[in-house]
Amino acid sequence: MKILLYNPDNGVTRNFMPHLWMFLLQALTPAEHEVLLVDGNAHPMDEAGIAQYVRDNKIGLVGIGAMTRMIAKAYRMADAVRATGVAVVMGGPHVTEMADEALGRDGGPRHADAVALGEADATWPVIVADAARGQLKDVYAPVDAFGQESKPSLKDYPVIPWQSIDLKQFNLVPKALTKTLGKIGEGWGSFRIVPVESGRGCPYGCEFCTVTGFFGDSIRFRTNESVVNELLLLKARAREEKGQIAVFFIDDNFAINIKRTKSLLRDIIAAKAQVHWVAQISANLLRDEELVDLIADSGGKWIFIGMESIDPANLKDVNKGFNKPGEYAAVLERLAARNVYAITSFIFGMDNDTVGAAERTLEQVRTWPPGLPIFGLLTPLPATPLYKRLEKAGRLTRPKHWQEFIPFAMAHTPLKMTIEEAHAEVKYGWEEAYSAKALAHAVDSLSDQPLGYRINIFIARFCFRGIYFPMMGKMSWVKVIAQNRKTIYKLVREGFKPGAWKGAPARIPAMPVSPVEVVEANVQVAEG
Ligand code: B12
Ligand code: SF4
Repeated sequence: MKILLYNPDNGVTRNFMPHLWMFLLQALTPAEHEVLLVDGNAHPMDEAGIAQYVRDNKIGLVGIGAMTRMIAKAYRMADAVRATGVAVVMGGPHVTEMADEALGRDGGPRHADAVALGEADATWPVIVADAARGQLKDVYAPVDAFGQESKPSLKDYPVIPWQSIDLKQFNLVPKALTKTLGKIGEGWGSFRIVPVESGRGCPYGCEFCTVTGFFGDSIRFRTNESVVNELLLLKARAREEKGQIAVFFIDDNFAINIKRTKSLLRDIIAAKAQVHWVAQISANLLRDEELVDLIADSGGKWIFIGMESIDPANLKDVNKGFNKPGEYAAVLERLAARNVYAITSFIFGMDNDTVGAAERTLEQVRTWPPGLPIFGLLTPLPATPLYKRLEKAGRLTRPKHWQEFIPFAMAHTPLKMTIEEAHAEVKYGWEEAYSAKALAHAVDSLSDQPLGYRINIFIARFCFRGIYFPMMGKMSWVKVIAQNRKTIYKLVREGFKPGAWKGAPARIPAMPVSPVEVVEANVQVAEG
């Protein structure tokens, strides 16, 4: 049987990275079946397009995965596939919580023939076998022989055959430049960001987050050996293609067990499996100097930190009191001292936010080493404690907000500002943090660093701008380039100066860390 795995685009921004679930399920599919992958972010398709694709390729089963944000598109695509007579199975975080919606049991239309609840590593081969026999069940739940919910241990994680997977649709280098750039240095003909997971689960239970409910509070890890081998495979592929591969460790909290993370990073270094990597780590776990040393030495370049707010009252409200705004600066200095930078994520529209929250946040951000601040709104995702609290309080203004997805729009009323004021805060945050002036400031603040670092931060800011200001069409690029022409000119001019690309990066002295803080971080993990 031919199987199509499809991930819809969100219709606004393009993802910079393919989705891991597709490669994982492909690797878990019994060998007698052929699996084709289409990621709507890289290969946009509409309803007619997917129906045609299914007919042309004689597909026998379509698997669709989606977050809440893309679910409306996912349903439309599923409807188009089912209209051709081909069965659709849906999985992922949204339908796990809203299975009745996907199956048409809540009074609405049916979109899926079957739904895979939760982690589908074990159920997927069963689903495929049932589909091949034409006997799909409505719901597949991961349970053990006693009917108890079971989570994959990840100890026998499949080998994802990166050496042979068709990654053409995921190259971030424009087609016209691949030949020329392939000849530069060790080769830049392709640049891909590849998702790799080393573990699953986070016990912290932040109120707005689906992770603790979905993956459970039991944390599970792959073996170090299996992660290291995957990195080696990716490195070999990049070398062979004269291109570059960076890895996004998609673990929700990559250092949730600091001891394990250190051991993994040591093994990566010992096996010379370093690639440039990004990971999500909560600020409280970055107090450990040795961990941060290992992050830098193993190829870590960017750390995504869910700071959420600089207001401790807000953090307490959403059960994220373990974030201490007073230590954000020290954490970022500690990373920057090793030339590791941070993607700092903030949420506006929290219950204690008042007008001016964005400027108050930016006042702090401007004093930190340059990074990539991102701003969003508190969003009640289905089945989260936040959703339930707001529903109970009658504060949801769009209880089924996913049915008419609007980017950066609230679905409930904040307590101390209006919805419009919250929207204005997010807009202000993005406009200020990604203005030509702010980009120039970020580049200048690294004037003691080799040129490569300054170019890196400039390009990264340029790309991140697109999260709020989607760069659709050539004219939007021309406009932004024109706005930033002074900084671009400065960087180009410096590039021609003798020795511009040489020199060891200057190290900013890290702020001292007290042993008490390290102990506290470890206690939090143990408590989880
Ligand atoms: C990486 C990631 C991203 C990446 C993008 C996705 C990518 N290219 O990989 C980035 C950083 C861009 C991102 C952005 C966002 N993300 Co995100 N992201 C993740 C993260 C950390 C990992 C996803 C992953 O690969 N997991 C590992 C795989 C193996 O798990 P999985 O995808 O769940 O798949 C398993 C099952 O769900 C199931 N399955 C999944 N699909 C299918 C399909 C079929 C057919 C079947 C049978 C089974 C199946 O089988 C898989 C194996 O068990 C998750 C959290 C998490 N740990 O999952 C959040 C998560 C998916 N993101 C989330 C959110 C909210 C967002 C944002 C909306 C945040 C924001 N406010 O902007 C944005 C929107 C993105 C967009 N473009 O629209 C939420 C989604 C919740 C929800 N109900 O939708 C999650 C769960 C995190 C959270 N805090 O709650 N994200
Ligand atoms: S620390 Fe991150 S992954 Fe863990 S529950 Fe909180 S928001 Fe979710």
